[in-house]
Amino acid sequence: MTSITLYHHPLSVCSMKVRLALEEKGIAWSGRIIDIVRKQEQLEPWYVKLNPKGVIPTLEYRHDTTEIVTDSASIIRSVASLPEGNSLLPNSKRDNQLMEKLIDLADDVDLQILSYARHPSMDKSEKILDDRIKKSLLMAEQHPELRSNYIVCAERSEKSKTFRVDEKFIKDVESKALASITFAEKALQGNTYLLGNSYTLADVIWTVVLSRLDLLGYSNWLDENEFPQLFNYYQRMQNRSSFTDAQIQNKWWD
Ligand SMILES: N[C@@H](CCC(=O)N[C@@H](CS)C(=O)NCC(=O)O)C(=O)O
Repeated sequence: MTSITLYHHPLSVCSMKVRLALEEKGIAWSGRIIDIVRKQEQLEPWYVKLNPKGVIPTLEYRHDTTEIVTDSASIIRSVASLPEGNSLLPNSKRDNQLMEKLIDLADDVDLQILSYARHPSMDKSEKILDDRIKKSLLMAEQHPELRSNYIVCAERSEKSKTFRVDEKFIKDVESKALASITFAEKALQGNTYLLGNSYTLADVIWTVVLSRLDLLGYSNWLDENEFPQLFNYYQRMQNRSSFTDAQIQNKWWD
């Protein structure tokens, strides 16, 4: 019997992707909240040893041995590969290739930088990034064995501070996102799910991407006239019980 622990945060979009995959798979799991907003627990040494980039989510499988998987796209693929529970994979090789492409396109939408750029309070979100930089540099001094990890963490938050106010950078992220959305709109072709009649990992990741774009106020991309397929699809996905169970929240952190 394998036990599954997810290290996550309710409002983290990467965590939502994994929670939704677990709920749709229909398997038991337990969660450990990592406070990435106030306490910056992702930077605690015990956690950086689990997840060397100091980010959430992380999934731990415990059977005879312990297996750690990081990065939400890799985690949802590992969840789908478990023998128990519902299948989240398509049947044919061709559909599998399309699913992988849809996952990659969704994963490439840089929701982090768009979130920092459009947070209703630039001051509050700047404080979070400043706190992360401060804690990373302090930890780098206190834990020399993890110094290189902490320097990467500090640089990541520095980059977020710079790029979230860089209009050209944000425009590039947005035009890439729009191209992905246009692709997803075409893929739907009047079907219930992105791959036709069965729910797959592509639906897991796109549901979360659409919900965050919704929160961010990209209303044109969720507009009934401009993207009719995605508009209806997003309504359907929100009506699934997994949407509530996995806490796909349209709420800002403060
Ligand atoms: N590609 C990674 C990105 C992980 C990531 O950036 N997670 C965010 C939350 S959604 C985080 O932990 N941020 C904290 C930090 O940057 O210090 C994934 O999809 O898992």
